[in-house]
Amino acid sequence: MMFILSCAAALALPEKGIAQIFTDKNYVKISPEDKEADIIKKAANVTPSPRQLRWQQLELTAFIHFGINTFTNKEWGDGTEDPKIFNPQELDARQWVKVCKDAGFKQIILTAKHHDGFCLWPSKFTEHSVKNSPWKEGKGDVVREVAEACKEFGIGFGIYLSPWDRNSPYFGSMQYNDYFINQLTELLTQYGQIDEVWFDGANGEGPTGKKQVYEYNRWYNLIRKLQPSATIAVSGPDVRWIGTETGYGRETEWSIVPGDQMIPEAVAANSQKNVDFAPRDLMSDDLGSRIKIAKAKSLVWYPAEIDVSIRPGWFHHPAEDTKVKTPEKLLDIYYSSVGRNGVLLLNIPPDKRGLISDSDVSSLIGFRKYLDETFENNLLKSAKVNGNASKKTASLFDGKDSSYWKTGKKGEGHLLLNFELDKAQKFDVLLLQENLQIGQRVEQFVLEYKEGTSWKKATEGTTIGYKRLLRFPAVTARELRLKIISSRLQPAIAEVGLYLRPEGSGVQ
Ligand code: FUL
Repeated sequence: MMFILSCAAALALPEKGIAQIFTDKNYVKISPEDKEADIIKKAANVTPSPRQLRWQQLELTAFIHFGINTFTNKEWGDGTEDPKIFNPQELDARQWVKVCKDAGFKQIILTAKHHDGFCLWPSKFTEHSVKNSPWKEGKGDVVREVAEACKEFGIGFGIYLSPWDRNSPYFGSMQYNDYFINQLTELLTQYGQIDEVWFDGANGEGPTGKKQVYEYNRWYNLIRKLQPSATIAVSGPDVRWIGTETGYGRETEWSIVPGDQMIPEAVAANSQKNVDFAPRDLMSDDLGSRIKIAKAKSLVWYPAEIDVSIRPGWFHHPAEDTKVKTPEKLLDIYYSSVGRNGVLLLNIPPDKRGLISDSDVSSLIGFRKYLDETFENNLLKSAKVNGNASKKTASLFDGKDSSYWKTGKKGEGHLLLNFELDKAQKFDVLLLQENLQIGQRVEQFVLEYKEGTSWKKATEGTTIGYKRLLRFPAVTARELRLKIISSRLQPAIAEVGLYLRPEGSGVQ
């Protein structure tokens, strides 16, 4: 059971199982007879499921690590905590949601249960929960308060449920699998719509010293049944962990990867390690190049999520109030996560009072200000555009990732777009987006500008995907050209933008 995903291709899983986990568009088999061109064609046509597309469009999601660790000042509780220490007297879930929404976050994922097993909702299946705390005389439910606040403010809501449970006496036995399913069922049925379910990779020993063999497929099937639009992240089939907790994604980031890289065990072995890209498949620099997919038995749409905390720890520690990431650092992370075809999952942990502290709030406000100032004016909007295609180019600047522009000739992978601005302008950021409903196709591009009579390189890159942002030393020019040098079939470019970063927002 536990290898159901990793071996989906290799072991010829019954088609029914695959159909529940994947759609016919985000999964394709490679047959031994397929030639290189067939594989490229298949890769170019793998597209996200509707739930994956919605998730990608969020760009910014917030993580809320809050629980018994907030009161013990620890990162990992061992499950022996007394629930009586949990008492966030000023808890205000609306403040959490408002702070996140004002900073541009479109969804919140709450740690309903971390490794200590302490539940932020009054689960029927354990005593280790808010129901035995003095907070609201044991009548409180943090999950409900956050779910309702998200609904009120119109943002998505997701749950983190740690499979590793250091409190449950069942951990390490068959009974634990039922216990876990029971808790998951409570969360999926009592709080309205759940948009993301986040399963952590960490898997250690429980109180009995035993490890658990997880029934991943049972979890996935339950989620698909009860909350069909929820993405299942990290140790799940819809969203991939980027491989580090630093906030920085890969320069080349493919959302189409071989199916055999979806190995929950690889995530477990590597989480908690602040490594660059450890030499494992899920962590390597190259997950989806032509060389990688040439050897695949199947291909899946499996996009990257980049999780990082605004502070050194995941939970709030008063000693870290002075170590909150600056707006400039958050911005650098944004360019290196959202700007590299990923979704940023930024952790913002409330303190013991049950509030997000001022230091975090002011960093987030500064971060948002930089983003708004940078991206308010696309300098290309009023440019004259021509390229090697007949179609109108207005869709390149309409702010929609669902419209696109592509070359006219079938099979033509190359694309050249010339831009002529009304006057010379200064810029230092390039934005590119592909229409994911057509596919992620671009493999190499360059932006050039005209200086005198010669063309010079402003910046270049490999993959685009949902969004690519590149910063470079400021250039002043009137004529520019974007060349797509290599792609898998015809690329469908959704957006092109040129911007100038505000003073003080940091250099690359
Ligand atoms: C890790 C956990 O062990 C950390 O405590 C945190 O929850 C992080 C997001 O994932 O694997």
